Amino acid sequence: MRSAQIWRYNLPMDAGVILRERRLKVREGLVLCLTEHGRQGWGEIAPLPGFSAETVDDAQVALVGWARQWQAGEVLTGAAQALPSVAFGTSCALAELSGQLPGAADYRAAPLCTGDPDELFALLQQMPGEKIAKIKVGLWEAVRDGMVANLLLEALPDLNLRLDANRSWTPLKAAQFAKYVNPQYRARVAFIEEPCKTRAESLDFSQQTGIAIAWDESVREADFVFEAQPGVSALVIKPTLTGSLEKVQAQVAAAHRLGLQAVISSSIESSLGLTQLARIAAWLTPGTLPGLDTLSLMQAQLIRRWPGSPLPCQDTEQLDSIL
Ligand code: OSB
Ligand code: MG
Repeated sequence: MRSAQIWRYNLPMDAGVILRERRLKVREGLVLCLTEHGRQGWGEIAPLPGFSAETVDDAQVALVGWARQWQAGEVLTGAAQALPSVAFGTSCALAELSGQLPGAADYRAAPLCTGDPDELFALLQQMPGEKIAKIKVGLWEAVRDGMVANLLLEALPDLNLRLDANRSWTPLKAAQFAKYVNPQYRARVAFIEEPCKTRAESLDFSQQTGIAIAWDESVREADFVFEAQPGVSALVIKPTLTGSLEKVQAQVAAAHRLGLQAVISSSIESSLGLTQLARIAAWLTPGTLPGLDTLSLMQAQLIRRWPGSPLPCQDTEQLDSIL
């Protein structure tokens, strides 16, 4: 006997969460639970506004159709696979059900800093083991970003930084940033994600400064080719925007074959999705810290808790049942 249940959730976000120039007040998404032979498999389907092509309503229609077919034991047609968020959530639920997705997770996260560098400094000073943090740059003056990165690298000799510019810099701004980062410290910038508006400008930036870069937005563009490029050290993989676990596995394998780091990263899923991403990272990218420090942007967790998080946790009883 197969049974599928679907709920829709609405989680309040912290006040200041801005994505691609728009404020994200609530995070909306869907939760899928599959039951078969006394086992359960869960998945989260949460298209990210401004990033996913599909809306949560689109995803709901495709997901309900998929779940009905699955329940009836029919051959699954491709409609759900066409929407990356649905392909990801359904494949996670199936992988939990079959035992393919291991339970072990790496719940360390690279702390994400969008504002106050003093706060980040205090946190990093207390961080045991390998110190690594991620800073959003390009939101303020490039010169300020360069000074902040330099200061942190100077003050904490065992710190490695990941930076993310989300394509915000012109070549001039990128050069202004780099000017303030001491050449001696540049090797401790693990990478800067998408510094410039075009890939060619970002590659030039890396050549000129010796600072490694990573592709994030580019990986999900139709014309992206998996190839080794000088200066590129990592690919950022956001499964909710990518598609099925199989596709995620294939992209991770392609990155590794090229000698690149693959960084499994958040699309601001709830704690349910984030804990699964932590397990996927421990499974497919052991040794690489995933980019999952986004739970603190929310005011509540969902169904499964992230270890150590003080946020309250909503259960399925508090959600709207769809199927
Ligand atoms: O710019 O990488 C981004 C989350 C949602 C949408 C876009 C981005 C992010 C993150 C996630 O930065 C955190 C991370 O990658 O470390
Ligand atoms: Mg990024």
